[in-house]
Amino acid sequence: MKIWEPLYECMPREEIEQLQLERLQATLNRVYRSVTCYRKKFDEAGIVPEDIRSLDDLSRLPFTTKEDLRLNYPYGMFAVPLREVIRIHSSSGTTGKPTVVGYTKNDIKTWSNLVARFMTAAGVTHDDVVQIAFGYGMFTGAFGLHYGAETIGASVIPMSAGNTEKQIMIMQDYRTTALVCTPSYALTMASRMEQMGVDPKSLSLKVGLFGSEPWSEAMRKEIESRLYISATDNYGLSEIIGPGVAGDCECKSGMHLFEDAFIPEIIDPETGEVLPRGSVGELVLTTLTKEAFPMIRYRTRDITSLDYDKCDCGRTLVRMRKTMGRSDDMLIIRGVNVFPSQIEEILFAIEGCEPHYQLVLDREEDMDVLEVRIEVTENIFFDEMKKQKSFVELVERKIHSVLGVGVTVRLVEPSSLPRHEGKAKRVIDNRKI
Ligand code: DLL
Repeated sequence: MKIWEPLYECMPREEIEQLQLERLQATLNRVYRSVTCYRKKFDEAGIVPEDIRSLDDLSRLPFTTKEDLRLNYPYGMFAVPLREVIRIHSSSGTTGKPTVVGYTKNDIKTWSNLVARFMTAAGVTHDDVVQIAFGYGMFTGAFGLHYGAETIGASVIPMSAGNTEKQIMIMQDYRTTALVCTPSYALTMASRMEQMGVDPKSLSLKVGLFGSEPWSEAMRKEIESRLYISATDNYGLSEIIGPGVAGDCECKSGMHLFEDAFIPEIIDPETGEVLPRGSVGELVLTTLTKEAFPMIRYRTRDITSLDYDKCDCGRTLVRMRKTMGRSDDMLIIRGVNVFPSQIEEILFAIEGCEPHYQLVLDREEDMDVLEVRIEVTENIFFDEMKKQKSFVELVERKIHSVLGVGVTVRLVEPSSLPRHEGKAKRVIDNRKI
């Protein structure tokens, strides 16, 4: 098995923690000197970088949030002068101005290397032909995976997103072995192949590197069985670096988080308190090697947990569980917290449900109501009313028994829900209108 940079990936825990502390202290000194926002925050908390003498002291530092980035738009959080920045990316928020992030020459090297590490862990080698079906542009996904694959020495096809039939033709003709896109786009491709009469078994595909949106284990199985590949997950966010924060190894039992470059913490999203090891909560990340855009205790809003046990692959890096979703995507339905991924997990386990669904929230007489729209196979859709009705009742019962909340299920015609080429948008919240 190939490990990219085994030194960092297999370090004993005390050594990782020592390295993290040294890098943290250097980062804090730098941001205190060069970023006004951090200096102000630390001063308000009555802390100077020298006060942070152990990793436990990290929790004394204030959090950084999307709001800080918004207030310092566009370059206020940069820790180097703009002339040292060789790349700018941004992430489009749902509201207001996008978040702007910058990279120095060294940052691009660090980033390429981190992505090469998770791609290697997923099984990609210099013999692979990697088709990048993320959109190139301000989004970090395409460039990140592109650099990582080039660093490994693989052959990169920079397809960008969309044009699904052409993607499939290129996959056939260029003998693509590794596919890079969102998990929802992978399923869209699988469906299109079926419509085009292309047998996925006839392709050379062997591995998928999917990320950028939450997806369930059931969806992983669905992709693997329809495309005949190993479907791996990788996680990241623009504010921290883009892709390259964490990724699956071939054991697929949690994504290894690159602790030589980031310190993860899990907090209670309500109180901000750091939770004990193993707890589920919001992931907070601190960067240790970034030059242009260091982040101290950035609140990702992503809900997950961390597993510190050693993995069968030999890596000692902590493993991050698939995220349940974002704390701001969490739906509160009549007081019950529901993540779209929980509903996805239930739907995928029911025979006859297609992997396409939409959650529509409304408020009726001050009550939240959730309609779950699901595509079903043709035989269920065109089945007699009685059978359809009992299918709907079955799905409603399953959702109720798992989530403890009543929902209305509506079956929709095959291929009628929107397909996604980038991040899937599955929740329609009409309560805000
Ligand atoms: O999506 C970076 C990325 C690109 C990661 C390609 C992996 C592959 P943003 O557009 O800033 O950056 O969105 C970041 O997407 O906070 C999560 O909510 C979500 N996300 C990213 N990867 C995963 C994943 C990129 N594997 C936001 N599972 C993050 C679940 C993910 N959610």
